[in-house]
Amino acid sequence: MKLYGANGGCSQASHIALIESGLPYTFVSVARDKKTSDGRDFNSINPKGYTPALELEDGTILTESLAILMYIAEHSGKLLAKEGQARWRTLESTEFMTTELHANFRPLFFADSGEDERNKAKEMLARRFATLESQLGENQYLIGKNLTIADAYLFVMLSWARMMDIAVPQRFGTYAANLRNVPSVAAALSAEGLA
Ligand SMILES: N[C@@H](CCC(=O)N[C@@H](CS)C(=O)NCC(=O)O)C(=O)O
Repeated sequence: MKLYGANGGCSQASHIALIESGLPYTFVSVARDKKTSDGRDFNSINPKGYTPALELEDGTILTESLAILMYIAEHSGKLLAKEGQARWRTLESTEFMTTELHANFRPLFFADSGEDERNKAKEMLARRFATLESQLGENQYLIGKNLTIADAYLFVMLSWARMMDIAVPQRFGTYAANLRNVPSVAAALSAEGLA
């Protein structure tokens, strides 16, 4: 498999998941001008123009973070419980990352967003992170005792929150610091030049 991603982008969640899964893959980095690190035009690979995109063994392209993360989980038997409460909570949280966190970061990444729009996005994000805190139990991870696709995504969202100076509950500081020491997370950061 081949993962197309942007260093430090939301694709980092899929990158972490792929490393954790143990499935064979290569990482192709996509720059802002849509050129891939192996010299191709990314738009011709994924007409949506955004990362992540996962090239499957048969050459087809799978897009959208939630689908890619589930694909990795289901093909490796890791990162997502097969049944029960832990499975549904992981899917619930991962969907929350994509629609309630990731989507609300958008105004902060676009230069043409107004000050008011940016402030509203920051306030909304702070509220969303606060509601997520109640899910943090005694364990190192968001759900149960193992790293899941939800943790991989939340790690990226917390990195963005730090970068954009968004207030998050203090416990997320410890949570993110612990995740940074998880070998798959450290390896993804290193491969993306962010160690
Ligand atoms: N709906 C997509 C959104 C992906 C997305 O927003 N990717 C960003 C990086 S985090 C991107 O590539 N943006 C560049 C662009 O849209 O041109 C998903 O959930 O995977």
